[in-house]
Amino acid sequence: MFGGLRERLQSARALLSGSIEAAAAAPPSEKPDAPAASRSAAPEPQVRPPAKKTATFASKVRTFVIDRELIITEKELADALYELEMTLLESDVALPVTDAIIAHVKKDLVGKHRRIGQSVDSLVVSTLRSALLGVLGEGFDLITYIKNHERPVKILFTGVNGTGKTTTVAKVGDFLKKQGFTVVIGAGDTYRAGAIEQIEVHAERTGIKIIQHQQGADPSAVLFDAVQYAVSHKMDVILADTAGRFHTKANLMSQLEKIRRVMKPDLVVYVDEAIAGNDAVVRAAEFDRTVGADAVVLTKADMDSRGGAAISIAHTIGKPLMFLGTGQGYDDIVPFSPEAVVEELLGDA
Ligand SMILES: Nc1nc2c(ncn2[C@@H]2O[C@H](COP(=O)(O)OP(=O)(O)O)[C@@H](O)[C@H]2O)c(=O)[nH]1
Ligand SMILES: [Mg+2]
Repeated sequence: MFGGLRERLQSARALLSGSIEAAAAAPPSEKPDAPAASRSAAPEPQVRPPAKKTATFASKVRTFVIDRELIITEKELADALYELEMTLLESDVALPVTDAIIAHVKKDLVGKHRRIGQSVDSLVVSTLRSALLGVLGEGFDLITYIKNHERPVKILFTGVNGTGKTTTVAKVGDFLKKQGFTVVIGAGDTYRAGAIEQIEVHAERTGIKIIQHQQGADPSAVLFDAVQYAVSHKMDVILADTAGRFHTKANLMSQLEKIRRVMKPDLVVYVDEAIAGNDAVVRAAEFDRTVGADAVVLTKADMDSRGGAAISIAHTIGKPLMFLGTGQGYDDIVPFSPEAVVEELLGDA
């Protein structure tokens, strides 16, 4: 994933480095903010107004500092920052997140005294790195959470229909099982025809115990039973699947409220697909406002080359990303690591 964004970020990085190098190399009279008159070959009045002389002197001081140090002006970075901004927006990075990244880069680079000769590129890369880490948040380490939490840990998966909730439940179950935890799945999507059979197949293939009722049953009752089963069998984790759709949206909300009351989940995980881009970010924010979420899983990251949702979601809703879904197989899930994402975007591959 991130292929397109990586490529474009690399050119924004080169442009930023280029601008700084040009700023460092240009003789003071060719500085972009030197008054046009001093660069022009056009006939000049014999006596220059004193104000202009002062301006020329001031701009020299602003851009070039004694002792091989440099002050970078905002103007010198303007084009490169604009390019970076467009790169992010066109990659579906949410506007407030783009603003935060640009502000960070500007604050880091503009006005700072830097020794010329130090690698400009490494300065740019470390700035971009910290700007991205600043918006990506910490991630959510589910293994550590489970280890530090009273068992069974109850995790409710919610979100829009078709985004990959059921698949994610199976993947997370398989992931946790391989880490040595005991897992039970609650088949809480009783709304859609075929949903129970679908998760039953996943449970069978991954060898995970499943608690299910008939189609049309009250999902709260199924999940209550799943919790009872986990408690009596001293299991570590309950993964609750839910429907992403109900007769009406109000109905869905009240269903989820009831599930919350009855099941008392330790974690509510909002699932959406990375390919939805900014729509996923908007939906996650709305879901968090109305129902509340503790963490986010973004699926179909393998089909998303823009990466905007993955970059934006944690900063926008203030809740961590827990996993990225990267395909249709059970192994196609990766715990979200901000460092790994930044390495993928900025590393020299
Ligand atoms: N490429 C890809 N497909 C996925 C991923 N996660 C889920 N899917 C597919 O998305 C479709 C819907 O998934 P499902 O789990 O039924 O979604 P739900 O309605 O939210 O439960 C299925 O065809 C899944 O195989 C993923 O990470 N990558
Ligand atoms: Mg489902």
